[in-house]
Parts: sequence; structure tokens; C-alpha cells
Amino acid sequence: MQMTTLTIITGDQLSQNLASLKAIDRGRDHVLMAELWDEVEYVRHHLKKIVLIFSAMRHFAQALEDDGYCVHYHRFDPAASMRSFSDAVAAHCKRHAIDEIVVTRPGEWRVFDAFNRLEKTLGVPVRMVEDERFVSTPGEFAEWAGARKNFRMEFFYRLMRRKTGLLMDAEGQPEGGQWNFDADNRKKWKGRPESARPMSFAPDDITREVIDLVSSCIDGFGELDGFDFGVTPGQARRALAHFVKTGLPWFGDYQDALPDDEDYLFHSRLSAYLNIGLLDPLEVCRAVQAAWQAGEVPLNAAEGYIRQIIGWREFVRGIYWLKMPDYAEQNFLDGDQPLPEWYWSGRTKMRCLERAIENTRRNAYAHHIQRLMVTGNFALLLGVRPPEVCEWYLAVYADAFEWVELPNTLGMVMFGDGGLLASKPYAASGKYIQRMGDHCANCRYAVSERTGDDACPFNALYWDFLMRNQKLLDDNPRMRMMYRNVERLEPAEKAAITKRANWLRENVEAL
Ligand code: FAD
Ligand code: DLZ
Repeated sequence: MQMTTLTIITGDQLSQNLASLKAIDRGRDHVLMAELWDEVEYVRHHLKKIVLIFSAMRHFAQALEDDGYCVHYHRFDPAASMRSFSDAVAAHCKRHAIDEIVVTRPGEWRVFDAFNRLEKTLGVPVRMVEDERFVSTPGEFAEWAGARKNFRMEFFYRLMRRKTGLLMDAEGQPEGGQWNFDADNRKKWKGRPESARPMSFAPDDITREVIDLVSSCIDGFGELDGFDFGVTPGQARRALAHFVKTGLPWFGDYQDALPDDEDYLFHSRLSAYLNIGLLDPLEVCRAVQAAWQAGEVPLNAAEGYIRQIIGWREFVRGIYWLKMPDYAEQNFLDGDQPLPEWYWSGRTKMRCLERAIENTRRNAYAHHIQRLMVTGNFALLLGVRPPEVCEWYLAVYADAFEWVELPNTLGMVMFGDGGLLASKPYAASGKYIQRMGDHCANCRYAVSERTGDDACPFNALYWDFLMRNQKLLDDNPRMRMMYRNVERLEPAEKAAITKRANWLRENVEAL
């Protein structure tokens, strides 16, 4: 007798080439998709993220049905008792004779764990297949990681360049004679060339219905007005083509810039499309490579962009699956402060933070340097408890899924893993923020001052961070210069820094 399988597709698996869809008998097997309270509530997601996922799920389900799949789709019902993936699968198996449950490896450990426990509770075999929408696999990463104590993205990235052949010449060498052009990618943007904007999409009927639903019954974070994400693969591809033409040529040069009044500058806003499956990472990289081959963009832009995708994106995923679930508990620097309430409200007088959080609240987006060197840097310097920082990043961005959020937050920002992911903490004073943009010129605090009442809070907190963590960090060769500068401080200056930093911590809500 032939078996009937049930394939579950989660809200970040919206790809027609998904591994679990490949062996399906469209006339017999079932596909299950569900909008669920547990997924809506496990953090206080941005409202735009919820709309993006529900609308993209509904479009995807429609496309599958049009292709002849037998899709069972549960729309969000605030009164439903079915809350979780496990509830949805159990209810389905009660109503239908299912011989096997199939799922592609989920993007978050808690869901992965729940599916792994399902077989025992339901008595139906569960088969988990690998997510093939990445360049690498957790197994390949584990092999590369081997017995290394610290992992460096750069070396894994080179492996991925060789594996994909991206930007490699006929002799197997990197195009341009270099693997990495990061040194060319640190320009301050002074208003020219004109900034680009990601492609904007007017909501269609399905999206409008979802917006009404979400605004009527979900208490999420941020603003829902102005929702303009694409919700289908076709729209995501148009957004990619638009970025390649308008943003990519300058992506490299201004990748680290922090202009005061720009939400995106030359960043692509493609991460959410990539992470929910509307875009394929290799398709994106090939489009970028083709633009370079056609002479439309410089090599530092193409290489810089491709490195983010086959380098950082793959690398953080490898770390996540290698180290979870213990990774989430790490707190190397013993952060013990609460996350300031204004991370949620945006009400702070520090201009750089206010701009980054405002971007986040309006757009469910902030570019990498805002995430790393503004909101992240401040949380690091303040010494916030890592789980609170991680929860915030997982909630507020449309692209946030734990496999990519956690290593970036806990590892890259909070140095919670003690240097497994990053070779040193990304700690910086106000001077860095001043150098990369013009927030400081618009700020109520003085970036030139270290300890006075009006001094930029980043300054005292930065020196205090170095002094507080000296025992843990001063044998790190990449911190040597910073600690040489600490040694040059007079005892009175050190005392004044500690006093100011303690005051800042006690009064952080008023900053
Ligand atoms: P672009 O600047 O245009 O970059 C191109 C693409 O490269 C991105 O779309 C993304 O897919 C990839 N990329 C770039 N940097 C990284 C990185 N460090 N790790 C993984 N992929 C990267 N990215 C997420 O996709 N989801 C997250 O939840 C997330 N959380 C983050 C939390 C913190 C604290 C930090 C510092 C970074 C985080 N990032 C996350 C990485 C990065 O900031 C975003 O991918 C990027 O800002 C998305 O905007 P974009 O598409 O315009 O990126
Ligand atoms: C983020 C999210 C939200 C808000 N809602 C749903 C949902 O109702 N149904 C669903 O399948 N997925 C949703 N998602 C995405 C999931 O949280 C994401 O797929 C898992 O975290 C990956 O393990």
C-alpha cells in the first residue's frame, strides 16, 4: 500500500525547491501550513514582520495549490486552541491517515527540537530533511570547524568561494588577486552619490487582508503603516534587480557609513526575502557577479556583497547549528544590566541610537552598522544581559530568525562566546560613530568630551568597558593597542571615567 505523507512548511520555508517538497505525490500527499499563536508570541515581533510572513505564506500556499499540491492552510484565528506546530500536526493526524511526517530542518532550535519530539508523542514517524537552500550544510561546517578553538569567517568564506566558483578566475584564484576588498569599503558618505532606496511594493488584496487581521488582534512592536515589502518570489526578484542597478555600485564604498538621515543608503534590504525563502542566496550572488562581469559595478562592491552572503550568512548558520542549544546561554563578559526600556520606545536623546531605533520601529529594518556599532555597541559597553539583547534583535527585524540573529547578537555584538565567532569585541567610543557619519553633529551630547555632564555616553562607557574587562581581554593581541591607551590614563582620569560610567548605568533610562 502507498504511504501518505504530511509535509509541514514553516513561515521561513517559502521556496518551491524546498527539499521536503521534492518527493511529494501531489495528488496524494498533504502539505500543512499554519498561522499560529506560539510563532506570533515567542517574542514581540515587529508588526511588519508578522504581516510579511503571513502574507508571503498565503501567497505561497496559493502558488502551491495552483501547481496541484494538496495544501491544508490554517489562517490565524485569535480564539483558536491550536497554538503550536505540534498542535497543528497532531490535529491533522487525528483527522487524516498519515504514515509519515516530513519537515525541512527548521530555522530555529526550539522548532527543530519540537519536531524531533513529535514522533514519540504522535506515534507517527518524523523525517527531517536538510535545508538545501544554503551553500553549506551543518555537517560540512562541523567538518571545517574540526578541533579549531576559534573560527574565523575569512577562511570559511574562501572555502565557500572555491565551492561555488563565485569570483574565481580560470586558474582557481580569486578575481582581482585578492579574496577580500574590505579595506576599500570604509568611506564616509557626504551626500553624493545620491542614496538608493529599496524597491517598494503596494499591498495587494491578500496583504491588505493580513494587515487588517494583524492590526485588529496582535500586539506587536513598531509601526505597521507604510508596509511595502514584496511578498512573492517575483517581487523579491524585482527588488534584487533594482538593488543591483541602484545600490550595488556603491555598496562596497559606503558599507560602513552611518549618515544621520538615511534608512538604507546603499544597503539592499534583501535579507528578509532571503531568510523566508523568496530569494535564493546563490541566485543573488550570481546576479551580483554578472553585474561585475558586465562592468556595471566595481569588484570591491561585488566581492563585499557576495562575502556577506556566502561568507557571513553561511558562517553564522554553521556556528548556530554546531553550538546550539548551549550557545544561547553563554555570557563570557558577565553582562548583568537590564536592556534600557528606550530600545523599545526609541525615546533617547542620543542621536545615533534614536535614529537606529526609529529606523527599526518604522521599517522593521536597520542596516548592519546601526545594528553592530550603534545599538549593539551600546548594549555591549553598558554590559546588558545577553538574553535581553538577543530577544530584542529577534523581535524587531523583519529578517530575524534565530539561526542568523543569535550568533550575530550573542557572538558578534556581546562577545558572549568569548571570541569563538569574532576575534575581539566590537567596542568603540563615540569617536567611531563620529568618523563614520554625521549623527554627532546633530546630537545633544558632546562627542569630544569623555566625562562631563554633557559628554557622549559612549565615551566613558567605552573606557570603563575596557577597564572592567581587562582581565578577560588584555591578552587578546587585537586588543593590545586599546590597552596601551588605557595604561596611559592617569589614575584621576580612570576614577572620573568609572564615576561617570556608574552614573550612566544608574541613570540610563534618562539618557
Ligand atoms: P546588506 O547590507 O545589503 O547585506 C547583504 C546581505 O548579506 C544581507 O541581506 C544578509 O543576507 C547578508 N548579511 C550581511 N551581514 C550579515 C551577517 N552579519 N550575518 C548574516 N548575514 C549577513 N541578519 C539577518 O538576516 N537576520 C538577523 O536576524 C540579523 N540579526 C543581526 C543582529 C545583529 C546584532 C547584527 C550585528 C547583525 C544582524 N544581521 C542579521 C546581519 C545584518 O545586519 C543583516 O543581514 C543586514 O543588516 C540586512 O540588511 P540588508 O539586506 O540591507 O543587508
Ligand atoms: C515568525 C513567524 C510568525 C510570526 N508566525 C508564523 C506562523 O504563524 N507560522 C509559521 O509557520 N511561521 C511563522 N513564523 C516563522 C517561524 O517562527 C519560523 O519559521 C520558525 O521560527 C523557524 O524555525
